[in-house]
Order: sequence, then C-alpha cells, then structure tokens
Amino acid sequence: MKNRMQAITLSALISIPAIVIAAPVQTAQGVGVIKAIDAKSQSVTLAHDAIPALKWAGMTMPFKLAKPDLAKGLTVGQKVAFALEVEGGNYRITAIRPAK
Ligand SMILES: [Cu+2]
Repeated sequence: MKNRMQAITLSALISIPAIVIAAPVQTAQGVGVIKAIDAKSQSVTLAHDAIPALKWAGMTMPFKLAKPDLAKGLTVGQKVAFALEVEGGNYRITAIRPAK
C-alpha cells in the first residue's frame, strides 16, 4: 500500500512538468519601427505592421525581449524585422535586426 501511494505521488510530480512543456509555443515574424527602448524593463515599443500569423492588426505596443542585449545597437526611429515567440498570451521578441 505504501509503495502504491509513493507511485501515485511520483507520477503526479512527473506529470506537472509534462503539462508545462505541452503548452503551445507559436512563433511569428514581423516588421515595425522602434518607438522606444526601455533598458530597465528590457522591452522595446514597436509600431508594427499587421502580423497575419497571429491575426494581429498593425499597432504600437511594447514587447519584452527574450534577452536584454537584443536591442543593443538599435535606435529609436529605426525600422526593424523581428521574430516573436507567443506562449499562452505572453509574447517576447527572440530576434530583432535593422530592416530596409
Ligand atoms: Cu500588436
């Protein structure tokens, strides 16, 4: 009986990370213009074009950076191409570079 209880507890512990891993992560590409760079909150505000893959219209909004140094060398007013990772309503920029 004790072994059975341990087995149940163990399977419950193992199943929790499995659920986290199973959460869908969507990726998308976009282009936009940098409106602000906030080093403190590690975010950039972009006036981005529509992103059909996410059914997003064009708008101005802040984006979290996956890594703080992603915005290094970028300036306000610059046109950029970027890659996004979207997970359960949260989104972050995983790559960003100047665009023409
Ligand atoms: Cu948006």
